[in-house]
Amino acid sequence: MSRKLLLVVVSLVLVFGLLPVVSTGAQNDLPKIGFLPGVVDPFYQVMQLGVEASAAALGVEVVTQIPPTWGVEVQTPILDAMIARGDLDYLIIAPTDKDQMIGPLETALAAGIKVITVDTFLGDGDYVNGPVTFPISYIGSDNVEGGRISARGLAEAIGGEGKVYINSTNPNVSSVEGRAIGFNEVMANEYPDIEVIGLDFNLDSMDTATQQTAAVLQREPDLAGVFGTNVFSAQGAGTAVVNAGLGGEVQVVAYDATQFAIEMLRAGTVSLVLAQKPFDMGYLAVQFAVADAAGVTSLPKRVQTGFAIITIDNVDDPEIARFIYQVPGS
Ligand code: T6T
Repeated sequence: MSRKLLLVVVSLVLVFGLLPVVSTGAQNDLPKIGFLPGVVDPFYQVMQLGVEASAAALGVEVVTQIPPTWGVEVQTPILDAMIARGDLDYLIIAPTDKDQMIGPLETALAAGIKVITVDTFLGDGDYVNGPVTFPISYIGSDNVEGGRISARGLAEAIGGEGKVYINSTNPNVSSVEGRAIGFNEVMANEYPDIEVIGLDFNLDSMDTATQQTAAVLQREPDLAGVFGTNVFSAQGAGTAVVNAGLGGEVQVVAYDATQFAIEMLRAGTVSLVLAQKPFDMGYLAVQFAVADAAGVTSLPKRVQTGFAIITIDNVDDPEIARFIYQVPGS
């Protein structure tokens, strides 16, 4: 070491208590991550913010591809293209079907891409003892519990009796399927005077959800309440209720805290909004990928990210309102 360099080192140690760090090449060891959510919607947009914040904090690169519409036939070719790039080490994905996405994701694994599922899971979601164990983890809501919370909220809003209807998106999607299961379970076990008259699938279209709910309102003039199991279902259900002039009479419970749902809550159309925590899902998933790449072996196979239950009484409480989905430009 030259005298000059020695002087610099000594000054650094004296002034900052620092010793120059020997480069381990750690920067190059950071993984490159793919992010493939289910569809363009405020829920996944907030998740993307979490992914990006986490990636920025850790200095990793993320490649994001968001399908324009929901479905295996749209998500699989995007996944295949991400595999074909050949530069991704991890994939953070919300599988759009709990069975049909197993094969395409096994292909990713065979190509050396490790998988973390967010929001939705594969198989039965039990990556320890279930039929699918290859993903590192499932990070998302306990949607069966979310369905139970929604059922109790709707039951209370309608006074514990009457007919209720579920509007949902697609079959075989772990998230919305779990919500309907939890909802039906509570209605059957805790509310003998409530009848669940049916469930429609809107295929992730708010317009379809609106039409389906309008048809039910016509068919069942004494309908007391509707459970909308996600953004599109709840927004469509609420719109149909308002269009029929039944806002406040037919109660709506909305899963997902979009601005639209919150406006309907303030207007009295919606009695409860269940906020998930998509930011946390995305943030944690990136942390998990980086931890796994660094050799951490104790990552939990399942992380439940929890909910915020939003009603007219707490919607302005900042501790609750921070879970309303805020997306740039909204
Ligand atoms: O409800 C979320 C998500 O949890 C679900 O899996 C699909 O729909 C949303 O993205 C809302 O549109």
